Amino acid sequence: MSKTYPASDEFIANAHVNAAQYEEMYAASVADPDAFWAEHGKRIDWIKPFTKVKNTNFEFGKVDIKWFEDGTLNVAANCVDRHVATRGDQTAIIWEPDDPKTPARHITYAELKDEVSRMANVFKAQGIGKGDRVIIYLPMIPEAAYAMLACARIGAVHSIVFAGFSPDALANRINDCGAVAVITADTAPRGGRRTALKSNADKALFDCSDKVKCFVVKHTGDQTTWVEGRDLDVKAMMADASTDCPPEEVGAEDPLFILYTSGSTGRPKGVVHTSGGYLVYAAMTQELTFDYHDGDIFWCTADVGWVTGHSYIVYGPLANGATTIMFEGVPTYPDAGRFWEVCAKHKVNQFYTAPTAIRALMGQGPEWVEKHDLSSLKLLGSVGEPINPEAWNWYNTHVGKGKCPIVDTFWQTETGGHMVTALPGATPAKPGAATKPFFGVQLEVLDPATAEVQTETAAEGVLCVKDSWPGQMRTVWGDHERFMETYFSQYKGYYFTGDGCRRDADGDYWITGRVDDVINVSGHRMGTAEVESALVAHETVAEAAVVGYPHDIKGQGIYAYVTLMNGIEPTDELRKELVKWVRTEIGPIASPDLIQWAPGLPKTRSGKIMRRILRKIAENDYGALGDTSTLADPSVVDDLIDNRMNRA
Ligand code: 6R9
Repeated sequence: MSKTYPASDEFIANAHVNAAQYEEMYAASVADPDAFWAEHGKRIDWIKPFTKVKNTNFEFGKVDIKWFEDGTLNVAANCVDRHVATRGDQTAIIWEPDDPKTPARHITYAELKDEVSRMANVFKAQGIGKGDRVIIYLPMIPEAAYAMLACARIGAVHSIVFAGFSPDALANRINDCGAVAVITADTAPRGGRRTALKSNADKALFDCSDKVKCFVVKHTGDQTTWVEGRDLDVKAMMADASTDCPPEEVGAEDPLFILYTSGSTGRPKGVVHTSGGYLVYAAMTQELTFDYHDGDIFWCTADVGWVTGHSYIVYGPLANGATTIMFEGVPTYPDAGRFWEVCAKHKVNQFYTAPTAIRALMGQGPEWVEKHDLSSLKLLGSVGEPINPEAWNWYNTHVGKGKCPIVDTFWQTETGGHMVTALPGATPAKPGAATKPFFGVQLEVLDPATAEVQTETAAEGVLCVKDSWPGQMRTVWGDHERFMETYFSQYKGYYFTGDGCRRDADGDYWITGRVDDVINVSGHRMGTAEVESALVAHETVAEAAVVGYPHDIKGQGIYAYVTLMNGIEPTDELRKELVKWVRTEIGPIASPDLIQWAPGLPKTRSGKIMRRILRKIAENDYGALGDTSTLADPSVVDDLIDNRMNRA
């Protein structure tokens, strides 16, 4: 039995949802989705109220997803204007710059409305309107939020390209969605270094139609090239623009944004989210999962270039009239205490980050946390990958001081908002488990081979969803076939997450990782995450990534890449010790066959380990690594190749 950690009685008493309410609401949400979501659709303001709620079909070949389809609204009006009357002077966005010596900025809802309207008018003046695509290639500065909301205000569709992406990646996205404009900045400071964003955009635009406009935010004032007739100084234009820009009426199913995400194969897919259902779902999950209350300060450390930033820095919090933090920097600059310094400085109440960040900071030692006053924290969240018990315990003990509930939120770019998560007042945390489905989410565990639905409570298999929820993606931009093929073809009648999972006897869900990361050792199926979790539980290990490689006898062998804590010597002794450790933690079948010391792991800029590359190196097939352009630091790959273990 896993140990569980319920919230305090006081937390539960003040929570939006307690255990009994969760049961009742969940039952209602699946018994009569129309009635349930008709009620929760009222969380946002509609210009023309919807009369239809759910109209969805998961049948392969006919997949079609519509929510609130005859309603009309404006997303920016919901995130900004409607709060101005009641909380115009409240801070909407706290902007914390990369350099802690630069003052933070507090942008009120009234100011936000003016800035968004000015930018919307600047866009309009360039002929941008309803349905046009605008690429946002900006660092974590307020203008990124203004640009998102300005698009929403005029009914344009934004597509954010993470500022760490290369010119090539940017060009591909501009061309795939047929964008009419890009908004970028001169340069982007991050961790004390500067990325030449405008120069990247210049390179990208070289491969795009010369009709594409380039709005430039002069953020640092660094010198850039300037193409007359194409480049536009957006701040100067905003200064001259009117603050009056009536929000455009859009349909609930009109697209709000496209966000490109990579699957296991092929080029990135443009995930399309629409306006009504997405906003209802982002708002509801932000309030209930984090138990957000009026006046709280909410900090999601993601970048707006990822879906987490869309739903939990901008749309969810602002729809709820929250105060949300936008952080330009990185967790380790100027030192490993930066996250906690920012929490103390802005008296953060809910803090939401990724296990990879927690593990990195854990490796630096708890003294960086202890230095700062974290008494404002009420709740912690985790997202992006399974959180290993070691990192969970560290987060709980050193950051939460044992008093903050931790919500481990499983979801995807495709799902728009949380799918499996504890609600802090209702669900006791179980380290490593995402626990329970959110309202309206009907999970099923299927046998990956037979596609049979597992009816026992305790079960293992692939995680599928039986019916639609309002935040679900609607299509792949320009390729509905690919949408159906990717998500609805393998298990007919279900949305397939691509993740494996285990449901325990309490009905709690444990995400075991992408099913393509499952390895089969001597006929035993094993999640690479399980082995990784065991490895990082060892006191010398900072991070580990495990992949399978062809093994003559076992079918697949276990290949572990291990990054040691600062100052630990990699020795053969330690290698043996780690193998023994995993044997005792999980069992002999899990013991790594090969352990390679990895000074760094190849990661995407969002911190996800690129297993495809690690698998290739482990297979001694490093000549065919494929595209490494999306890596945060491509140089780590060379070191891994040079020191590979499997030279058979
Ligand atoms: C929000 C986000 C989605 C994939 C998903 C899964 C993994 C996300 C997780 C988790 C275990 C969690 N994932 N949250 N695995 N526990 N709490 O990360 O979206 O970038 O699209 O990634 O991330 O494998 O399928 P995205």
